[in-house]
Amino acid sequence: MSVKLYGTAGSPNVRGAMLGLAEKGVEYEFVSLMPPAWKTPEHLARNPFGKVPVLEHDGFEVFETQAILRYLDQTFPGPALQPTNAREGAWAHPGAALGSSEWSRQPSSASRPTWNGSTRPCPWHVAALRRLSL
Ligand SMILES: N[C@@H](CCC(=O)N[C@@H](CS)C(=O)NCC(=O)O)C(=O)O
Repeated sequence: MSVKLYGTAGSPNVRGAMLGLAEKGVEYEFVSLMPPAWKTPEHLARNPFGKVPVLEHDGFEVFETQAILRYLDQTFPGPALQPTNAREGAWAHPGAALGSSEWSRQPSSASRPTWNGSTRPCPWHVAALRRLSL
């Protein structure tokens, strides 16, 4: 079995895919792509948006972080990455999107979600985390 993750170190989306791979215990090769490599014909053939991450599994390529995580969940054994309960699942997606957008804005404080460039927690994020019981 061959698994490759095309990505850029420090990218929150790439980290999301890495977390999924780690949770599932999948061994993979990390292929580092730094700009301008995102927009080369070779990478645009993998992802027409010219972005990372892209996952390659035995020649099958998938892009978009949420699609990668869903693919990992459905393909590999190990802990479930997404809730099977519809209501919990419905809240997992906004939670993930929120975490990604807030953390990308403040990469230096990745462990502490922030809002509008300040160190105050985003009120929406806090409410979402409370609702998710996290
Ligand atoms: N919706 C995409 C977003 C991916 C994304 O924006 N990746 C950034 C790195 S964090 C990227 O490749 N940027 C290159 C560009 O926008 O040209 C996903 O969830 O995977």
